[in-house]
Amino acid sequence: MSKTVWSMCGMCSVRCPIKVEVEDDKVKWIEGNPHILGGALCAKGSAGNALYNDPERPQTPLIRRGGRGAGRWDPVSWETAIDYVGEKLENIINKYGARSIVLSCRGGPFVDLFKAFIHALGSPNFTNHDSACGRNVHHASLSVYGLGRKGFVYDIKNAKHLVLFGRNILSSLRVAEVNQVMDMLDAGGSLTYVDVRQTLTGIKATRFFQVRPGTDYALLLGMIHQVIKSGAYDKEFVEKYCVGFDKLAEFVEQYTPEWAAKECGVKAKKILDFVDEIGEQRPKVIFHPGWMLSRYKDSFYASRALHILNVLMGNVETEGGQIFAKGPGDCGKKGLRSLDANIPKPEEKRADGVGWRYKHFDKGPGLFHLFYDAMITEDPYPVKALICYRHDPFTCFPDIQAQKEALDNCDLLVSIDAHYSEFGWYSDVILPESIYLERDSMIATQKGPKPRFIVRRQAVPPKYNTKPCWEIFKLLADRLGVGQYFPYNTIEELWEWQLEPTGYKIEDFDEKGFVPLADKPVMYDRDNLEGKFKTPSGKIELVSSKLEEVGLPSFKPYESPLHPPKGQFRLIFGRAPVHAHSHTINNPLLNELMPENTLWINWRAAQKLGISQGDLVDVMADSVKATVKAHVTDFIHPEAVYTVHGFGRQVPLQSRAYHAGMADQKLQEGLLLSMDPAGGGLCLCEKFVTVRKSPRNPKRRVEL
Ligand SMILES: Nc1nc2c(c(=O)[nH]1)N[C@H]1C(S)=C(S)[C@@H](COP(=O)(O)OP(=O)(O)OC[C@H]3O[C@@H](n4cnc5c(=O)[nH]c(N)nc54)[C@H](O)[C@@H]3O)O[C@H]1N2
Ligand SMILES: Nc1nc2c(c(=O)[nH]1)N[C@H]1C(S)=C(S)[C@@H](COP(=O)(O)OP(=O)(O)OC[C@H]3O[C@@H](n4cnc5c(=O)[nH]c(N)nc54)[C@H](O)[C@@H]3O)O[C@H]1N2
Ligand code: SF4
Ligand SMILES: [Mo]
Repeated sequence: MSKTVWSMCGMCSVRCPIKVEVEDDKVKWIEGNPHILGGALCAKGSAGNALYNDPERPQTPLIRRGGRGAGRWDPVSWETAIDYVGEKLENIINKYGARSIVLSCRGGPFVDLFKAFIHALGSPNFTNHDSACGRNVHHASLSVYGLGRKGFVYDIKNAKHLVLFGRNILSSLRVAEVNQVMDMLDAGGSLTYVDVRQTLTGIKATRFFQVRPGTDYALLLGMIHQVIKSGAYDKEFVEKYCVGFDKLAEFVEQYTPEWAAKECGVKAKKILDFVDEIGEQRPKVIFHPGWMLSRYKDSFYASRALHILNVLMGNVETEGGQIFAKGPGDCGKKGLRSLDANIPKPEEKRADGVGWRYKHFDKGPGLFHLFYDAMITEDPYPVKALICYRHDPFTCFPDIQAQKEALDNCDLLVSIDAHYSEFGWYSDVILPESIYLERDSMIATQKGPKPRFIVRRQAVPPKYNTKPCWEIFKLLADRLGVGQYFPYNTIEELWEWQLEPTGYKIEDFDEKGFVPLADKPVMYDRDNLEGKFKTPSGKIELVSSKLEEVGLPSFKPYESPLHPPKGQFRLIFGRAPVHAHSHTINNPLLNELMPENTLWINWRAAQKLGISQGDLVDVMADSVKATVKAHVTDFIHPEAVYTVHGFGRQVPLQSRAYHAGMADQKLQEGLLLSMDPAGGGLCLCEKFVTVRKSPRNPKRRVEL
């Protein structure tokens, strides 16, 4: 029997809407939802079936037998596994209180369930990966608009100019955004790309600026200086909605394009030409504020500068600019009922200090890496259990040895994952989740100019003894005596409960896979945006009252990044279009496309070290060494070496990924608590490594 299933991709955290063709419980075809993505899908999304058929994933719950990380597991039933976790958690609650439990997840549209679970237990400690990803951008956005990173969407398709600072939009991709960029280019739009190396995005760009690593902020200050000096900004908009423009103008006075050129290596004339061009094209000019900006000591301020340039372009709430993300309320509709909103909020302070020790940070998911500090110091109180749902701290955070030392203070580590993660391999229990093609998910709201409700539907039955997360958390909640907060037994009951206030039914999703809440883009009146900016002043705060209140500057004076010592390089990283972090490396199809990563190194630097294309090189940090092939190229700044994140896996049951390539995060020793005090993001590009030609013989292969 054949059927069409509307669902959501799960091969990366973008979660594109998809259409799955199924015949006799087998997936025959997957494509992007034609109503939203015109059928487009990326390579990873197309490899979902290979994941489904891959036996190298956990097939039943596992309880650790040997020491942590020894890799000896007892396969058990779900009853036994839930009971084991339940009993351990009960003991921890009795001894230390519920607050000593931390739940981390991957963020995204389904967090309502995970937040509800941890809050129902009575712990405030909900967290996610974001201090190693977008926290600097999020906090920068909050400081300017009072709205977080997802408060705006970018109308790239209709823009005249898209400016990207290290936002490798065509490789580190979301399908909908790639479609928009290609449409913009087809319509004659300009694309300026800034990176320390050439990329897929750079080669499609109309202008490419190569910068010295860590100098984006200098280039941005030079640009702001020139925009203000040449009057290439929207004076009316700035006057009406902003506070602190004069202070900004005063601050950037010293940062001329000529000064910036010396810092970042882009010629002053090119900066002037660029500003002339955007002056003509505004307001349809978008400076992308960045995404993965847990990079440098000033990445938060670089992101603030990007936000400020958007404001100067006057692109807020305009076609081809940045548009407030609208929700159901903006369409005169009711939102979904929330599980978490039904639960009394725990009154305890967060163990990561967010909200009380660090008052300028958004409480939301807090800052994961600071829980490690609490595990070691027991300040403000002991942390004794860590549950990770769809999150692998050993891949996400630097310095695995330091993490293990902190985790050894915990009585319980649980990994709820569809794969063996590095953290899972070290944990006490693995609860295997059914992969996205095998499971239904809660209904989610997607905000935007045309908001919608969307749902993931199960395409095929689970191949192994796995369960979907809505059921796993329900079982745990029942076992721990808080089942009343999860008022459902089946997914249909949960959907009905969520939809109840909206008046929609699950059948309304059958036609297109989603329920549109507006027919055409909902736009606010740009001349009347009062009340839309959620800063303390209600204005766009170029001078941020929240930052100043805690003694942090709104405009940070520029400090030049260190040059690496002789023989060393700054280790930088990024993504490849065919992999999603670490969890696709072992996918049979994607592994075939890219089985290992390499170390990009500038040819001049390589020549000095006697390294040729394809040679094995040793990359050395303080106590960790990795050996990979060199990719010798013109297209990277000589101060940096680059690798694709996600490789260097050490789980023996993943035979294709095992020890293939190198893991950047393992070399980032000493960076686990390298937090930017203003943005909360880690400074993951602040590591120098030594590179040498490896004495290892590439022809002598070790069979594994
Ligand atoms: N050194 C260094 N560190 C980095 C980065 C870097 O480039 N370099 N990148 C940073 C960035 S941008 C991010 S977002 C983070 C990402 O780090 P994480 O948040 O840890 O995210 P992922 O690697 O995407 O996936 C985490 C886990 O989700 C599991 N998973 C996948 N699908 C499913 C599923 O359907 N169900 C369940 N339950 N689990 C599933 C995977 O197997 C994996 O173990 O890392 C950050 N850390
Ligand atoms: N295919 C694929 N797509 C993904 C993901 C994935 O895993 N795979 N993950 C998603 C996630 S979670 C995220 S956060 C985003 C991240 O997407 P992006 O924010 O675009 O991040 P990256 O790909 O990590 O890095 C982009 C570039 O930053 C450059 N860079 C390093 N130092 C500097 C510098 O000093 N200045 C400048 N200008 N550039 C520099 C690197 O060379 C790299 O090319 O991608 C998302 N999309
Ligand atoms: S970007 Fe690719 S892998 Fe990620 S959700 Fe979309 S189709 Fe799936
Ligand atoms: Mo990310």
